[in-house]
Amino acid sequence: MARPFHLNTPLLESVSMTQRVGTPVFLKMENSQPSGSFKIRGIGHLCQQLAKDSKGVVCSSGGNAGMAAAYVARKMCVPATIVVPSSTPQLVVQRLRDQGATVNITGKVWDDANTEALRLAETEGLTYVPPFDHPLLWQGHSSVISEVAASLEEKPGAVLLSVGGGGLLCGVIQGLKDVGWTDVPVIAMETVGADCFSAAVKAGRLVTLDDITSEAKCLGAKTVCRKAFEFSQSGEISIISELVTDQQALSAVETFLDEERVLVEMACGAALAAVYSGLVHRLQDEGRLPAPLGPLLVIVCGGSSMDMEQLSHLKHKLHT
Ligand code: PLV
Repeated sequence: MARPFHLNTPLLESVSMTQRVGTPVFLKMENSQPSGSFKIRGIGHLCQQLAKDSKGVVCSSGGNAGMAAAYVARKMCVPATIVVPSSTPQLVVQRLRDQGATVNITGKVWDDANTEALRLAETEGLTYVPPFDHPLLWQGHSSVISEVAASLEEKPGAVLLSVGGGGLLCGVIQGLKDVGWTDVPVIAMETVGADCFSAAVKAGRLVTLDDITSEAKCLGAKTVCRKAFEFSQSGEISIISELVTDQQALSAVETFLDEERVLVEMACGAALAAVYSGLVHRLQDEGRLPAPLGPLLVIVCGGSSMDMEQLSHLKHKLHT
């Protein structure tokens, strides 16, 4: 088998988060992947299977799937077209171009960009790279859990992650099943206004949001993938769906920068906010998470849509 494009990322114990939560907190540092997020695990795997003889790949993205596709395509010497919505910050567009990709800006939200990517795949004969809805992506993402299993001495008490279209969630669940950790609950975080998974769980069916009103644009799929919804219904693994506000996600990004010296984007801040806003404690008080909890595994999904300028822009916009 070809060598994967992703790295085995560090698993760091966070002293400050451990103090806050009262249980050991381990950070899986996916921000240190070559493309800046976990996306390279799934997209690298998918492209190795589907894009070997491709005349080019086309990926619709809120940013990070595109960064992964552009990186992988460059390594495979295949041209990449990344279709992003107009809500994507200029800094991401520039970073995609720096990876050698052609950037196509279409529509207002990811769903619009995806329609264009599918059209281009059809008319130009390009290989379509989906950002979250494909079994090969989930299989690739599942490696994040097998890596943890190989280095963490104790089974985690819970896994904390963010949900956009649900690809990371599906991959983590597959990984938990692969290593036999099916009794480990997953805390699935979204922001208000990018909450397609929570909406589906509440409604008991797939729901398409009218619009994406959150600044966490990389969580901004209007409909979660069917497989993620099915996992929420099957009960094989307990999934706790929770929301935070954009303000809480942004404040988590800032605290994480101060305490862990790492800058991540809003999509990742949504997961981190569960620690900083006291949500984990609340879930324990409500009996929805065990107390005491074993080690809390946080998937630090990373993200390229953040720099100091974007951070101050968001602070101004969200009045934090
Ligand atoms: N972002 C996708 C989908 O956007 C993208 O195109 O990049 N954390 C970060 C930093 C992300 O970029 C994403 C997804 C997620 C979490 C959520 O992952 P998912 O979509 O697999 O649930 C619209």
